[in-house]
Amino acid sequence: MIDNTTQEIKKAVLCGVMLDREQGFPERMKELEGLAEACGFSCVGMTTQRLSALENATYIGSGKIEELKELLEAEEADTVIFLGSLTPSQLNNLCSDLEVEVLDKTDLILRIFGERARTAEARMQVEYARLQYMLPRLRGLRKNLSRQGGTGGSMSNKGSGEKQIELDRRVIEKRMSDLRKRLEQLESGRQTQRKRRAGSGLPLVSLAGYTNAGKSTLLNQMIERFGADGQKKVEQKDMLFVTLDTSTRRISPRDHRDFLLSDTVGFIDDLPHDLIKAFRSTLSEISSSDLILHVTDCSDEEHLRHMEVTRETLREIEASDIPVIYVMNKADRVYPLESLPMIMGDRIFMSASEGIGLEELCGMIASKLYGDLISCELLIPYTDTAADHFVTVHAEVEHKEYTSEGVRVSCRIGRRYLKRIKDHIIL
Ligand SMILES: Nc1nc2c(ncn2[C@@H]2O[C@H](COP(=O)(O)OP(=O)(O)OP(=O)(O)O)[C@@H](O)[C@H]2O)c(=O)[nH]1
Ligand SMILES: [Mg+2]
Repeated sequence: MIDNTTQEIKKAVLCGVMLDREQGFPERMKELEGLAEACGFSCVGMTTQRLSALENATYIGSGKIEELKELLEAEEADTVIFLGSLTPSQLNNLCSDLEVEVLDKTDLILRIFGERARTAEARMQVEYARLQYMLPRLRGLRKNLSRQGGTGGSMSNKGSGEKQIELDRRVIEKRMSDLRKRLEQLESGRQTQRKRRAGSGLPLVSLAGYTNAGKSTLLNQMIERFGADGQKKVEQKDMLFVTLDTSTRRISPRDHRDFLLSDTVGFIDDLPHDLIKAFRSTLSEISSSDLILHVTDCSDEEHLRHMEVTRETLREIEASDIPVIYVMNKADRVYPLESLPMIMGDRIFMSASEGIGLEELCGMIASKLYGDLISCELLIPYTDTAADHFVTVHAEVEHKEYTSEGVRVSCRIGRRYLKRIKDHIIL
């Protein structure tokens, strides 16, 4: 049995394929190294190959496999980590050919999430995604397992061969169905919470962006500057995927109306699809918000790619129609402090850690949330409680009167919400 506390650091070799016209390949390899180190591997070698298409059976070409074997032997490494995601058959074939433990980027991300998950919900979501990843890959993973000395995860190690794989499959499917049920229960709790929050009448602003961009730092600074006394701060650290759970706090800027600010899990290139699905409920916080603060580390050479990944992930969670403010964070590393903050349209170059640009950001949030408000009079019949609720949440209500025909409301409401209440507008 391997004891985790005394387990020595494993030596890994990284392997990546650069496809034709691919941008940012060296940076993606560097990011893979960071992920591997976050998982406790020491990267002792790296090999890359240029291909016009990935090899169906083995990801890399046969010549490269031989080269990789030599490198593994020379460096005495016991693990190979591939950039990207290996198909089940690629994993299985590579495990047989290379005779060492074989991982891919998806596996690394799942491991990091597994280690960082604190709450019961996050732990269940990660376990579900991990099992979903394992299910079609049992053959290859079983070979990995035997090379690790026979411990690991949900896979038992008694017996071998197809029969055992079938048994593992059944155990995993049963566990997944249990997890799904428990997650659904938690999801209904979350909806109740959301309803209660909607009842508070405050708009929800979400922080979204690449991991390590400074989202939690920004939330903490907002709490410190504009939060109610005693509001708990969230964890911020120079590490990937520090935040896995959602935290929401009430922010009361000096010159503007209050709003709720919500911090959640960061994104990364190749974020496993199964993980996004498993985290759908946590991420739904973003898709149900009124405004998104898209936070980027603008001092990172790769920040344009990071922004594209964030946009893509927002599309995937159906949040791409929500208005956005681009927070170009860590600008203190790029521009002289006295030139900050800089506002260009819906972008603000600022520094969360230095507390520069917070007031200006609050101004931008207020004008995005309320800037295009239109005054109107509504008469909402008592039967349409949903419309009444909608107005309470999304409009600035100036006057409300209960008449014999229904609720008469004078309010100011964002242009984009007009469609929802158009049947009740009387003035
Ligand atoms: N120089 C500089 N560093 C910053 C700034 N904002 C945040 N940081 C640092 O960046 C690191 C990551 O910050 P976090 O706030 O934890 O990042 P995050 O986006 O919440 O990351 P995840 O939760 O992992 O997705 C920390 O070490 C912060 O101190 C900034 O404006 N300037
Ligand atoms: Mg965070």
